[in-house]
Amino acid sequence: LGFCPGQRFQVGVLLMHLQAAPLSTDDVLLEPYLASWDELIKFMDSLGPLVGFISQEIEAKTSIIRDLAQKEATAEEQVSGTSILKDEPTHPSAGVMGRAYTSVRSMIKAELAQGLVDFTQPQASGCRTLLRLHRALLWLQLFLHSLAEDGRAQSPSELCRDAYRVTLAQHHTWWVRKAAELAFVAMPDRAFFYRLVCVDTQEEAAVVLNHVVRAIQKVYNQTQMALEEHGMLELP
Ligand code: 1Q0
Repeated sequence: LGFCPGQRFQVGVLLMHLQAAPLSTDDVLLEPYLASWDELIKFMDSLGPLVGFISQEIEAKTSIIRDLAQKEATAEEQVSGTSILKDEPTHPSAGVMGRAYTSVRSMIKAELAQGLVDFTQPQASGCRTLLRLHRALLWLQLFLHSLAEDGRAQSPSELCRDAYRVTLAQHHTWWVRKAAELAFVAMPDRAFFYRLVCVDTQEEAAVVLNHVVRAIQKVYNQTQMALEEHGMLELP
């Protein structure tokens, strides 16, 4: 098997994407947001087939947003100048995602204008899809925070489970919760995490993990604000 660096999770790459995501103080760029999830998929993939369904779910969710963005970008190109967001300033990353899908707020605005967001029943909008990733990010923030702070009293697997129960599990069906409980046993031990972030001690690990936690917090809070303002925290 050849060494393939691009396929392996790197905490530095994750941090880079997370830190690139906040736009001013109340918005989040979608491209780096989704790129953060790409990097997390690499982490999951290193844990083996037992958690494959989780990678697939993240992949499915990021693809929905990217496909919508792609469609919108194509439409914008065809009728350039007639975009509903033509008065919006164009961000450098708009080329890839289309102006409408540049950021969380531009997406909300565009999807509301197009009547894409269904508040009563499940419909594949970028907004309801983002909300799923957003809820998962709260789990991750809590898990990594406890991994940084917990003085080895509990295993990562237990911390992961506890964080899940108070966050994501609230939004999951009975079957998904059962599947998640099975996946927790695949969570590696502390030594694995230390190697992953290239440190030897809990103190050193805490420094790196807290960097990631702070970056997630900022992205999470700014997304939360945008969704909350538009009454989108319970989209079916
Ligand atoms: C190793 C074990 C990790 C356990 C992670 C938590 C359990 C998550 C269980 C996910 C089940 C996915 C099956 C489908 C769920 C959907 O029903 C649900 C709702 O969507 P919908 O369309 O039916 O309304 N989907 C979701 O909630 C999507 C989010 C699932 C993503 C779970 C996030 C996993 C992230 C993993 C990254 C771990 C990174 C550690 C990094 C360490 C860094 C130093």
